[in-house]
Parts: sequence; structure tokens; C-alpha cells
Amino acid sequence: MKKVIVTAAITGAIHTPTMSEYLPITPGQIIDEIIAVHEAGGSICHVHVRDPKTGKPVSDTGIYSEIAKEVKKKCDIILCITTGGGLGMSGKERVKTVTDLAPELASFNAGSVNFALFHAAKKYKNWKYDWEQQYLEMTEDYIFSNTFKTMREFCGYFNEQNTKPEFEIYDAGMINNVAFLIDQGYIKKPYYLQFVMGILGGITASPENLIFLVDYAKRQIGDFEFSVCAAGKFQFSMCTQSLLLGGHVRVGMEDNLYIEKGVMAKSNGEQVAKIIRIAGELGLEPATPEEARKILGLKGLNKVKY
Ligand code: KMH
Ligand code: ZN
Repeated sequence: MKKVIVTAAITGAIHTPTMSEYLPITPGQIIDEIIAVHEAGGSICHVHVRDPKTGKPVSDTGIYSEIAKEVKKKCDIILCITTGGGLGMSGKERVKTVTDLAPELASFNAGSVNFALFHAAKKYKNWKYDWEQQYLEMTEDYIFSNTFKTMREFCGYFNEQNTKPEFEIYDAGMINNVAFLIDQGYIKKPYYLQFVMGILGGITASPENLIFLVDYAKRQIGDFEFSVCAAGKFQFSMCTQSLLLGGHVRVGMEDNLYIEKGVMAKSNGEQVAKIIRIAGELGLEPATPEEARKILGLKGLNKVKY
């Protein structure tokens, strides 16, 4: 039976504290959520960190290290640390998670995009913190920059630490970018793609588009493992389609704050339990972290710097 890798993206850098009282903010909250995801059957947690006082995404590798060390004491879940960071951070700042922590797996954004969240700001009037409104509104004019130079340099840092890149693909052209990096000899097999659907500025979340992305990636790249995540209300339907297409899934509050229409998710574990139930109905079992390590060819928890 094919095993499915279930990732939970715990808090991200897109949603802000006003949007959900359940969004994990402090290191303690993030650690508890990761442990609960492990207990619910998740294989990987994708991690960003925030300022514990204001909830603003930060690039403090001390906080990443604190969380990673504590999680490692308690369970063997794989941590996929972000190199996407938060909006407005430089490439240098973002990649420090790889050079400082040498995680088994880290996100690798496969191209530049006008990463737009400004439309989400219109839904809120009373903000919990000063920074939130401006953080979202500035994205009308914001390029999340991942140029070929940045990507070449990131490949160097990832290879030095033997950290596996999880390629975040926001649009079809980014598949070309990954194919180029592979062609240059920068990337080791197995290749791992995360299709991120439904971000304004990138490809919309629809069944036709996912079939196209997977098919196009097969033509450009050949063999690869893939996972799917989708913004907001498309999360569970696109993840279910990924299961049908032989892919893996990513849920979590980075992408979606709800558990069903009109009902806020109270935890990441709740979303993990839901997608594992759906997978079970399709005859699919979640991969343990050890099984996920084998599928993705990860170096192992004894080779990280935390
Ligand atoms: N920070 C966002 C612009 C990642 O984690 O690598 C993109 C992001 C992706 O969160
Ligand atoms: Zn992320």
C-alpha cells in the first residue's frame, strides 16, 4: 500500500493574529502544535516563527533552534524549516535557517512572484497589532524575490548542509526553473515538489490546473515526489485530488484557518486528523516520519545541527 506523507504547516507568515485566536505564535505554542501533529499521524511539520509578543513573522534562528531542539527531545517528526521566511525579508536572512540548523528538509521557493495578500486586509477593521494591516496591504506592490542568482546560491547552501529542498511551486513556469536547476547538476534525487495553489499572483486552485501541473512536471522533470497545498477553502479538496493522483498532502494553519465551512480550526492536529480520515477512506495510510525519510531520501535526524 502506498504511504502518504502528511505535512502540517503550523503557522506560516501569511495569516496574522487578528485572523484567528488559534494561530500558534509563541515557541511553546508552536512546539505543542508540532507534538500534537505527530500524535495525529503527521510525518512532517513545516515551520516558521513569530515574535512571541506581537505575532509578527521573524527570522531569529535562535527561536527556530529552541523549537527544533525541544521537538527533537520529544519525537522523531521531520521538520521542514522555511527559507521563505516572512514578507520583506532578504534572501540572506531567509537562508540562515539552513546554514545555522542544517535541517533534514527545508522549503525552497522556485521563483519570484507578486505574493499578494492585500485583498485579505479588507475583511478586517479592528486589528490586534499595529503591524498587521500594513504587512498585508504592502503586498499589492511586493515581489517575493527568488531570482536565478538567489536560487543558485541557495542550492549551494542546501548542498553544503545536505538539506533536501522542498520546491515551492506557485505557478507553472517555476517547474521550468526547477528543471533548469536539475540540469545544472545542483539538485540530488529524489526531487520533491510542493504545488502551492490559490495564492493571488500564482496559479489558481482547480482540478484542471493540478492535473496540468503534475503532467507538465512529468514532461520537464521526469520522476519526482509531489505534495499539494492550497490557500483557504480549497485546502481539503485539492489535497484530496493530490491523494487521487498519487501525491502527498500539506494541511495546516499557514494555508487555511478553517476545519470546515464557517468553522475555525482549533489546531493543526485537527486538520491532520481530517486529511488522514479522507486518505483512509481512499485506502491510503499516512507515512511514519521514518517512512517519509526513506521516500524523500533525507539524511536523518542525527545529521542536523540542533
Ligand atoms: N513567506 C511567504 C512569502 C515558504 O515557507 O518557503 C512564502 C512562504 C514559503 O512562506
Ligand atoms: Zn511556509
